[in-house]
Amino acid sequence: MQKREPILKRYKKNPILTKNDVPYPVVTVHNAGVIKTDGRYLMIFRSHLHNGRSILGIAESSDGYRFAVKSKPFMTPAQESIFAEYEKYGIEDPRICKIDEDFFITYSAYSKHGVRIALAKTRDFETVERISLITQADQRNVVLFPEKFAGRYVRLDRPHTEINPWSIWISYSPDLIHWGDSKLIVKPETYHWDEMKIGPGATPFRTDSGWLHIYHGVFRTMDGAVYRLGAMLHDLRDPSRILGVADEWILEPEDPWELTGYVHNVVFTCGAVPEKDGTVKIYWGGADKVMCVGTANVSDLIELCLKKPRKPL
Ligand code: BMA
Repeated sequence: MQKREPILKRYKKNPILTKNDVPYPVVTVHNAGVIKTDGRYLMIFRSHLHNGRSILGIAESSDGYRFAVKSKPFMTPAQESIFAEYEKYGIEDPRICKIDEDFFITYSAYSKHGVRIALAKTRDFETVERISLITQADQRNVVLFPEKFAGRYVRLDRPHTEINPWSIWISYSPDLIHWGDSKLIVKPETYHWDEMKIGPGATPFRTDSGWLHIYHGVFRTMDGAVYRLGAMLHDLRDPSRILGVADEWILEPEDPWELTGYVHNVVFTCGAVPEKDGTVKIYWGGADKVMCVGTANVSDLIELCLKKPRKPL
């Protein structure tokens, strides 16, 4: 066997964002959703406060590498309406998805009632409107598809139950609020790098061969869990059909700021930006403390999904 270049190449100046770049007091900057629109890269990132609960900040960039953080947080836990009850312990891990003219944000809402997913929207990344709490507990890591399928919105879910732990499901909705027709589509694979948990990662993006979706997988070791990133391809017309889940991971904790931080041995993605030149920028949180980025050729990721797949279920 020959040595190979890594498929996902780390940016040399990682980490690209840390707590030192934030003009208000935070302990971490991680797990950011990122989207490119009109040549601007918008990043909504999670930060722990000094009480251990999380808020969402926002940063902007013209090249996808050098981000400037805005002076005020983008979202803090709601103070009124039903959201206040369910966001008391913090808001986490945002994903951004553009559908028509709106940018939708799905994020985890924590409270004494557990973790569930909330949906908000913005048009200008200045003001944000909360729409609905779209799952019950125990749910994290919900990503929307940027297009409708046969007139319905589609999302990837990550419910957790003892009998079917931390797997990826799909659900459908006529209005983004009421969801159903749910189906299990990918499970963790036994004695494999993603055997403990998997979860939807970045918002999937369209390629000629299918929807490319970068996800996270977790392996339990004697030293705790290791979070890595993998790739899967969903059918273009029917995203519940999995064309391939790459058997090999595409990224594992290696840099010092991925090995140690707020939680050690973690790379975790909430955002990927496909570029016109056939590459994709993949963003990840390092050890729940800093933000990092790397690039891959989309065709290499597709090949990995199709040529060397593992069974989805
Ligand atoms: C998960 C979530 C993520 C985090 C990961 C590693 O359960 O809390 O936000 O990055 O654990 O700590």
